[in-house]
Amino acid sequence: MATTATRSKPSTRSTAKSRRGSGAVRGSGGGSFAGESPELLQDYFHEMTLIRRFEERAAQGYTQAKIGGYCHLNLGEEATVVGLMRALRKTDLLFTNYREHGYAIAKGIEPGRVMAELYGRTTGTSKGWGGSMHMFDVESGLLGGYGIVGGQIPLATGAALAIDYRSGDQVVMCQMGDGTTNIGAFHESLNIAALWNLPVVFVVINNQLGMGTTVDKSSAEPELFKRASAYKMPGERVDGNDVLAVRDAATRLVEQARNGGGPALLECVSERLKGHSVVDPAKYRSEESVERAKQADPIANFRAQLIEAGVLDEDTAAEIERKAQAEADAAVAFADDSPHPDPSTLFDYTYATPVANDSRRLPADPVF
Ligand SMILES: Cc1ncc(C[n+]2csc(CCOP(=O)(O)OP(=O)(O)O)c2C)c(N)n1
Ligand SMILES: [Mg+2]
Repeated sequence: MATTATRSKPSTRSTAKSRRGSGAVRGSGGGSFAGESPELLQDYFHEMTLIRRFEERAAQGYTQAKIGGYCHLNLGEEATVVGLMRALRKTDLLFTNYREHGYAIAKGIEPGRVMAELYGRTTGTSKGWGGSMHMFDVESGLLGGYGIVGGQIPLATGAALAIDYRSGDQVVMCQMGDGTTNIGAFHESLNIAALWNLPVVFVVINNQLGMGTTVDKSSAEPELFKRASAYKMPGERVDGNDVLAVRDAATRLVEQARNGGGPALLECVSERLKGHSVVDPAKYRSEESVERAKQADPIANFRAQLIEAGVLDEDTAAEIERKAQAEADAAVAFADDSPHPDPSTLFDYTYATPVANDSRRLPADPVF
């Protein structure tokens, strides 16, 4: 393989200062936001709120039978989603599990196209054939959307190998849940990524539950970032409810990977606000656990902190919330007005090259 342990490229990193923008919050009134651009902070608040409203509308669409199949929401993980995506360039590649609606929006896909995919319409990211778990959009760098737990990890590692092989300057981010770190492919992929010094950042969204199983019941070492040490790569744990902490940690590790520093493992700890999927009432959860999740709500807390720091006032916050609601509603209207795929196209996207829908044929057989 044409990979070496020393990828070394000129630094193309945008500095933390330039990411934070100009006109930064100053002095003691800014609290923990000192040095941050108020516009950018409001932008984070808007995007997190948009994802929340979008997911609420998705849940509603599911109960109205507008959305079929499985449907897993990012409720409670919005700070992690926005913080991670702000560390990536548009050209960087993202692989996720099935809980990816918020990532699609934060990576730059129009909310209407994301909702249309949930509604199974031709205007969706995967022309309506993928649904909730299989969004794909080359232009914005979202390379799926995977329903097999851990299925995205070897693919993301392979994409990082392709980038390295071509001496590209992109970075791959591979998102996964806490439950996924016990899949064999997790260990195989981290091992090879470290051996070959590949530009990939593995991100574990530790929402402390894999369906109904808590982390401490499924992982002998519940501090998941520590697994990085087995593969000689940096491992970090960050508060996934803190959008700035996530952004800063992810930016550091992404730029390290971009500049030849190799892979890393980032663990973002947050809470799942609702069930595993829309149809899961989460009866296995204790009242304390539900209450703890509510208290940790990243949006409510960020809103209060921004108001306290003088970055937002009540009116501006309410205006941003109205805007986010209107955008989520517009996404639903766009999806509802979009056409269903023609049934004759059902087998069009099964294989990269056309293969007749005939069980006696194999993919390598001649088509005609
Ligand atoms: C290989 C495989 N095994 C089992 C499942 C069923 N399954 C779907 S999601 C899930 C839990 C994964 O939990 P986690 O990785 O923590 O992600 P989260 O749902 O919390 O985002 C399981 C076991 C599956 N989809 N694929
Ligand atoms: Mg989980």
